[in-house]
Amino acid sequence: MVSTWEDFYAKHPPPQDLAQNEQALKEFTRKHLEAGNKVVLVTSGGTTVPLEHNTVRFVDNFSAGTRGSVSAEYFLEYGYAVIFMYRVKSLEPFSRHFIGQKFLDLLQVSNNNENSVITVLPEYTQKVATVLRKYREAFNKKKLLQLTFTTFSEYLWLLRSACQALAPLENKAILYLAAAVSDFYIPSNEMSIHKISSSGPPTISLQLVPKILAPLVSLWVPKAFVVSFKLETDESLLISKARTALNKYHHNLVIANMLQTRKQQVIIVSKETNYVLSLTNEQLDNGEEIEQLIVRDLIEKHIK
Ligand code: 9Z3
Repeated sequence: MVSTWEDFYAKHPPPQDLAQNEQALKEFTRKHLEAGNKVVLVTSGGTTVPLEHNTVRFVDNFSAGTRGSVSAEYFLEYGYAVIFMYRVKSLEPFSRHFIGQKFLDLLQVSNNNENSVITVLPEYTQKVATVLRKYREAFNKKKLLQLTFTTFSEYLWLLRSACQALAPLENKAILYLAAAVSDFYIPSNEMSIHKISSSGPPTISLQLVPKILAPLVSLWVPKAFVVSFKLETDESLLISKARTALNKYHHNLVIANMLQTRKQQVIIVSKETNYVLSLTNEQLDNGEEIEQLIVRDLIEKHIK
């Protein structure tokens, strides 16, 4: 059974930090509306589906948040203000360059009298300085607002609030929906309160999620430029599924990608046409990013 989107919001309580996030959204969009700036909402990372109210276990997906975090940086570079709505602990713009071991490998430690001095290795200084400058500029100029979600329900509540804040921007609002959103969930009233017992094999029944693109396009931000993503693992379905989504929701573009090749190739699907954007192996090895091609293509060819 598929619940309707109205049903979903009626039956699932809003996250605790929603009012605070709505305030931040309101201030951000008002400032950029007054300044005449375009604002893009980038969603990024995967949603979880909890199996219990007191959540010990949940269903998750593979998304690392690369597509969203890299694209957000390029939108900023092209002068857009960015609302970056991302899964807690997934990749974020700018800090993504310095995560895990990569971060420690940039540093060296020496001694100055009694004190340890930590510096960036000379061969990395330029790169760190470039990223750091862009990061500071984005925040100092208040061009970047970051908001988080974890569960599918938190994502849906935050998405609707973000749309409500973006609506006054009309066609100066762009939605770039790169988050990997669960197709199935357990409704709140069917979820176990406590940790599912391991005394026997559990029976877990998932439902189809309400298709949120429908109200988003027709009611919440009808004048915005909306880009959704379609992920498949079977190439023979990719274009037809992307086209079905466009015909059903009447938004502007679908960016279709395969799980296995998503960092190297995407297909831009519009009502009229579809074409491939791709990087050669050499470009990929040199650190070029397909998101730069995607964002440039959108800005040059599609967003008016
Ligand atoms: C995508 O297809 C993204 O490009 C990826 C990016 C999730 C593949 P990573 O974060 O991966 O860089 O590791 N996102 C959209 C997937 C999705 O859930 N689409 C839904 C659908 O196809 C709704 S818009 O129905």
